[in-house]
Amino acid sequence: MRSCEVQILGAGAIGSVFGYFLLKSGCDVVFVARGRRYEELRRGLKIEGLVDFFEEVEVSDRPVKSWLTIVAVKSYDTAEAVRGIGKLTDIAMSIQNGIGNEDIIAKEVDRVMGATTNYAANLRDGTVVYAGEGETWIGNWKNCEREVEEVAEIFRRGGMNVRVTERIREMKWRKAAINAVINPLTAITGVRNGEILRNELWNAAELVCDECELVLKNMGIDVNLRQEVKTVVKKTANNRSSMLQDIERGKRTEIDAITGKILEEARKAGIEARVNEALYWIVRALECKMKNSDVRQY
Ligand code: KPL
Repeated sequence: MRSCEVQILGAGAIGSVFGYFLLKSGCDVVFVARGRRYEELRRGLKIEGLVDFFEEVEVSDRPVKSWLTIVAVKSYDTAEAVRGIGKLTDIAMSIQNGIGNEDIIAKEVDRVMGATTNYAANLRDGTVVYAGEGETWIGNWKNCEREVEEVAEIFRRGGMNVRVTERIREMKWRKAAINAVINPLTAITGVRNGEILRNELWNAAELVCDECELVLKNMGIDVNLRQEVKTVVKKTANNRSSMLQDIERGKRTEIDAITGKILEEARKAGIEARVNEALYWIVRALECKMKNSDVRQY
């Protein structure tokens, strides 16, 4: 496959923003989506907010042959979404939230990259609202040492702020910890990210930060989580977190791949993480409450 033939598996808000940068970079991009999003994309990719963009794009309702596959589906859909893609793609890169996706992908694909991003985007009536410019870190997960810089350069050419790291596993955990603070608190209270700093929520956020920081420190990851959360919240102040968007749409959240993984590590290490545990169960309860939901079967 020619490098720069790329498919976006799960072309929701953030997947579409990645697709936009790849188009800008001159790549051939196929947006893979299902249902309503598939129909929306067939009418074109529309982005508002930090850019004003509209273009007809290639859309498919199933994976296609590609050099690079960007995996952007929800964590709980990863296994199903990537089943069999080893035969279709040379490299796969997860840009998903949470822990565990790259290992699932690595069972199907030989060459895998991990990525974390704090670019922020929402979907509103079929339009992507690109709400916050951030930073994306890319790193080798399996057999991709040589391709990482090439992929980073493709994104840079399109205008994305991308850096390469040799510590992608650590970066994934740091991002998961940031999500474990911002996402449940915004999903439960229904506020935009910026509100976390502005009102009483910061008192709760500090408690979550301290627990997550302890868990990460125990894994050898040194982080000032209060500081990192503040930075991300400021950069994405106007964004509705992905977990809040899921709750608002009656969809299952990624609480298991985020807070659930922090809790697993806490348990292994004998660390009490009661605040995270409470948040985990409250978000699960919110999922149960949704009437027209497609949430998990209990
Ligand atoms: O990753 C995000 C999410 O919403 O899932 C942040 C960075 C918190 C942006 O909203």
